[in-house]
Amino acid sequence: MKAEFVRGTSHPEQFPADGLPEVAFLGRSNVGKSSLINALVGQKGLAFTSNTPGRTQSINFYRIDGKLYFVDLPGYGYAKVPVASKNEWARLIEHYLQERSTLSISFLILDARRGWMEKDLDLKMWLESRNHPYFVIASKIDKLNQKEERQSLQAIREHAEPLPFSAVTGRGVREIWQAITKTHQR
Ligand SMILES: Nc1nc2c(ncn2[C@@H]2O[C@H](COP(=O)(O)OP(=O)(O)OP(=O)(O)O)[C@@H](O)[C@H]2O)c(=O)[nH]1
Ligand SMILES: [Mg+2]
Repeated sequence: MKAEFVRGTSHPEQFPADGLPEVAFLGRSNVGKSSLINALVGQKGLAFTSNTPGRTQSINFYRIDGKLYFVDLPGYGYAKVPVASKNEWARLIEHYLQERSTLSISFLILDARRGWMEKDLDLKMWLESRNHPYFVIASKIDKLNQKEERQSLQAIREHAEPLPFSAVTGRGVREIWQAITKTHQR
């Protein structure tokens, strides 16, 4: 598989214009959006990951096999970010989701240890209200023991069926690819 970074930008006029379908990765700061992209393409350093929440501030486009884009969106909900730039992010994400006609599917990523947070539920409702198809991912599942995992997945199921995922063990990569492939019939 060939995965290449194409562009990082917060200006809609600079989004790719070749019309390929896009898979969006959404979630709170630090849940592991960039790590998930790296795990899916099997390239550790492709999407920039960090211990510092709020690292991905622009919308980053990765072209996959010349067939589709993985779109790494800025995380939301990080308390230390100033209010002004929080609004800017929200506006940027909302603009992308609302206006992007090539958006084909979204992954809403939750930290399995925390489950649904208020902003995640807001986003879920927003996606549903606009008939955007999406999958929910329970990330960092490696950090839970069996009992915690069962409880976590059960709690997440209250609102949607999650795909368990770990960037450390690779668990869930196959299922997530299946979801993407099914959507695009590559
Ligand atoms: N144990 C474990 N750690 C993970 C996993 N996924 C990500 N991490 C770690 O969590 C931290 C944040 O990961 P990122 O992929 O940068 O998260 P992000 O959602 O892209 O963060 P922002 O771009 O800041 O919104 C990093 O230290 C990763 O190594 C996982 O599945 N398991
Ligand atoms: Mg990131």
